[in-house]
Amino acid sequence: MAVTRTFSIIKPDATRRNLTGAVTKMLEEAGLRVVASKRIQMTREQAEGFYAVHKERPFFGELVDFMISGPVVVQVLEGEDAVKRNRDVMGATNPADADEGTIRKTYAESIEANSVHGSDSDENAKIEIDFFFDEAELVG
Ligand code: RTP
Ligand code: MG
Repeated sequence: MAVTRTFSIIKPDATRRNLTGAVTKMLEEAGLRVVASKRIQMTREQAEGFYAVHKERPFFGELVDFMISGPVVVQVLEGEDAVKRNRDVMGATNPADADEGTIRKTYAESIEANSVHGSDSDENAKIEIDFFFDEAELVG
């Protein structure tokens, strides 16, 4: 299995509850390495741009409001089959459906305030990494 990269966000519900370390620990224990990390306050324009694929969905406005409601931690994660590895440890979008031992089962508050984002393909991982990071910020 190839070593690849994915993009992660620790969302405002998790930073608000001081869970940056706890979530990162679960990512690391799943075999992912943090090769870039920064805590930012997203602007509305950034959040709308990042979630542009969802702009026709009914929850788009609420999702953008939520993502700018507090700081987030954007991270680049590296590991074997990183996209799938990260999605597996995140768990299902709705914490009610997430498996035991996943980040969302452990920490998420709701389908929206679900503690983490993770890229859903290698192609989107590259787009999302480039949205927030310069190549020089990635230190493997
Ligand atoms: P993500 O993109 O954040 O990693 O999560 P995902 O693939 O599991 O979920 P996706 O369908 O891409 O939805 C993106 C984010 O929108 C919020 N959401 N709210 N109110 C709702 O019904 C609803 N559905 C999704 C969640 O914050 C979800 O992570
Ligand atoms: Mg998604």
